[in-house]
Amino acid sequence: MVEQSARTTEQPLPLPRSDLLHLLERMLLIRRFEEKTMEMLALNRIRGYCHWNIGEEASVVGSVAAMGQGDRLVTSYRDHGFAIARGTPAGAVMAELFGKEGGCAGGRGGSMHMVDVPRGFFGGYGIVGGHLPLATGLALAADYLGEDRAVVCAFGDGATNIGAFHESLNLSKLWNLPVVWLLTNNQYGMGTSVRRASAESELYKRACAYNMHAEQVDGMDVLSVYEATHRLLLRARKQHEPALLETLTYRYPGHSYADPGRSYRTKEEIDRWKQRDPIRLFQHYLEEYTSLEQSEFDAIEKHVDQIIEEAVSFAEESPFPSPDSLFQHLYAEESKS
Ligand SMILES: Cc1ncc(C[n+]2csc(CCOP(=O)(O)OP(=O)(O)O)c2C)c(N)n1
Ligand SMILES: [Mg+2]
Repeated sequence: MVEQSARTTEQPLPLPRSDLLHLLERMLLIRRFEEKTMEMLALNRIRGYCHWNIGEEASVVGSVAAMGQGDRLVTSYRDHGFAIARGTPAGAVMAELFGKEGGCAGGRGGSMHMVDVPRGFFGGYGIVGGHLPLATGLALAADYLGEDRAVVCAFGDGATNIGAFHESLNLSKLWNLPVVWLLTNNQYGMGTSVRRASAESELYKRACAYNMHAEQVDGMDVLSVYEATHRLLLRARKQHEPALLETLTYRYPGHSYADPGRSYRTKEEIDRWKQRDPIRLFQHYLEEYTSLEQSEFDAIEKHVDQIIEEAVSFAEESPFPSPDSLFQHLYAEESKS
């Protein structure tokens, strides 16, 4: 039995029904995409790391769906879902994982370095907390150029103990930069729980050291994440006020493919979080408030399966980058003699 979402009161729909169904479709797409990458890893089509967003779909989709077209996104290495949520075709994400030319980073980045600048996605980064200063710079650029855009910077609980987190939050508040710091608290940094790593385990409270507004939301409830991100982005754009948004969530698999994720978590704990599977929760919400039929859900699932199938074919058929292109993008054109 799935516990019902916290949102149970009678209230008008927060978004048109078609938009709500789109959120469901994106969450399902990310779940199935990640499951497919596990299969592709076993077949050796994907090599190297893979950090999945399974369990965190509401946090990923809710936050990205709230972004405006001109807003910019930066994330950690747990980035496949963010790229898909931002609109990068699943085929380009899969091809990137395959190391193929059709990948969104031309096959040179792999799992941790998805990127799609035309869609405002400025990349996934492998150094924990290393991208927060980049987000600060993107927000400073928007401010300096007088552009009506804000930045969403997603990072994990582990990153809050990195110096760059403190430096970035401090500067963003000091300079009133348009940025929403999206703290995806999945309870663990690899095998270390938040409680073992942080003296103050209510992580959103850290923002008070920078006199910054902060909120904590249910990261398993896509609409709570959407609503909070939307409101905070508006504030960032209009009032140039940064904010910290902590989403409480859980990754169902291990940290990456090399970690079964069981030695530091009990089965009971994992099962408890699975009771609140974000996709099931939202499906139930839609059934209750928009009369979602099982046949509609099945049709969305079928559509998602089709997208995944095509993504794998696209990745399979895309060529590997040519050896001649090895030095491309390493030096600026001007530096060629
Ligand atoms: C500066 C730095 N230190 C250590 C690592 C190794 N490392 C990779 S992921 C990770 C855990 C980070 O956890 P968290 O920020 O909570 O993100 P999550 O993986 O849970 O999404 C660590 C320690 C790294 N990549 N960079
Ligand atoms: Mg974490």
